[in-house]
Amino acid sequence: MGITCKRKKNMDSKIRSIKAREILSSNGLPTLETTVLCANGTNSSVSIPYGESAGKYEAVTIFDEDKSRYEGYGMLKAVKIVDEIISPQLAGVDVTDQKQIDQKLFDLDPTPQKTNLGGNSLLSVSLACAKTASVIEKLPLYIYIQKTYGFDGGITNMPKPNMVVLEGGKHADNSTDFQEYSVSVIGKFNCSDSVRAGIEIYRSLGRELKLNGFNINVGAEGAYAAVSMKSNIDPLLYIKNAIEKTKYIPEKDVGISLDPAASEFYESGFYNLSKDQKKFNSSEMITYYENLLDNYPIISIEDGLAEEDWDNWKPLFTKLSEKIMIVGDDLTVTQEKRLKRAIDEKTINSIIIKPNQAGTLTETMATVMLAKDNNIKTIVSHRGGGETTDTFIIDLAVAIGAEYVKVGPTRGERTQKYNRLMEIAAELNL
Ligand code: 2PG
Ligand code: MG
Repeated sequence: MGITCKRKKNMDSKIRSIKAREILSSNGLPTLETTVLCANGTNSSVSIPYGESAGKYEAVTIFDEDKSRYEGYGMLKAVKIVDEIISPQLAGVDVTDQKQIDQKLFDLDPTPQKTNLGGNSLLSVSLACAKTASVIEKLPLYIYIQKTYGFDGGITNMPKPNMVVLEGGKHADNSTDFQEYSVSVIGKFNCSDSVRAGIEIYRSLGRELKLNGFNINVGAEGAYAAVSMKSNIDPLLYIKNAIEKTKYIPEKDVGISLDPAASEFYESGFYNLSKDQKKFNSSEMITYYENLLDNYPIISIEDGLAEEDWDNWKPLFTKLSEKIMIVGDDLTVTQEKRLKRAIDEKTINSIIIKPNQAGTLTETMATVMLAKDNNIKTIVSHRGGGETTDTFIIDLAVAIGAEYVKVGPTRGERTQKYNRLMEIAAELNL
């Protein structure tokens, strides 16, 4: 009887087909939604995002490049890759065997940046399989991920919000050189109160900006667009004031996190801060950050230096890592090899995790596990460009015990993620 049941279950969980389609993402241009259908009729879909200021070394997003549709940003090529190349290869595979699925995806395109089949096609299949398998196994997705990758310590802490409140760089026109200014919760709040803290400070910042004559329209990530700021430092002042006008205490309850995304203003060996009318070499850039730390409650700097500027990450780390989180994003692009180099060269103590930089769930988890083994803090992040209402990254963040989730405060594709975070917290009573 037992044997019959097992065989039946295995038959049921075999992949029958995988189908992708073009859907609209948060920037109005297409992205991919992929559905996995199993023999027993169980099916589940995921949609995946892509970045606006994508790192040079991350898995690529394959667009159609056919200018007659969506300015070249169509996804029909990627749809075809999923339907005609990947689906036949995975048909018949047990959807609950995530490692085998990802190995097959890896073998289909072993290039470091998934240039043959595209990170978008591969990741959409990888995540859709995981989600479908969690349905088959009747487990919440975060538990399924833990089980699949051998995390057995339970869940005692929820990731805290690193809520982007002001955005510039490529995420808002005529804005700061720095890409993101966030409020990070550090105090001991339960999950919904920590989300509320972020939102209350975001709203306070809105009033502060209005008071100072700025408009409070939002940018790509649902944070206020840092338009008409006179410098890259002014936002810090407004955020500090905004925090002080709430009940939250800087450096006790909350801190400020920066993502300058410095690769975006790194030109021929110099950091060109056009808003500050300054051009810095790497050590001057580090001194600039040191001065900011003296004046503002900064707890984290992500991509403070460019992805190419490896040699100078070490002095950045040596000078600041005792005080704050030094975070790699474009530097490490969620790839095990680049994280290994970052660890060997002592350049970071924290890493941004974005599955679409890696290309499959298993490769993402390899990076996560390397980070955990080396006490590197993890921050699971949304994307700035084409985001979707999908909440897979939140289940991932909970499963791996990430310190933070980095997500904007408004726009449905962002709030959906906080809502999922609070939903899980309610299930877990955290
Ligand atoms: C970043 C991200 C997300 P993008 O640099 O951290 O906020 O931006 O997705 O545009 O690369
Ligand atoms: Mg970044």
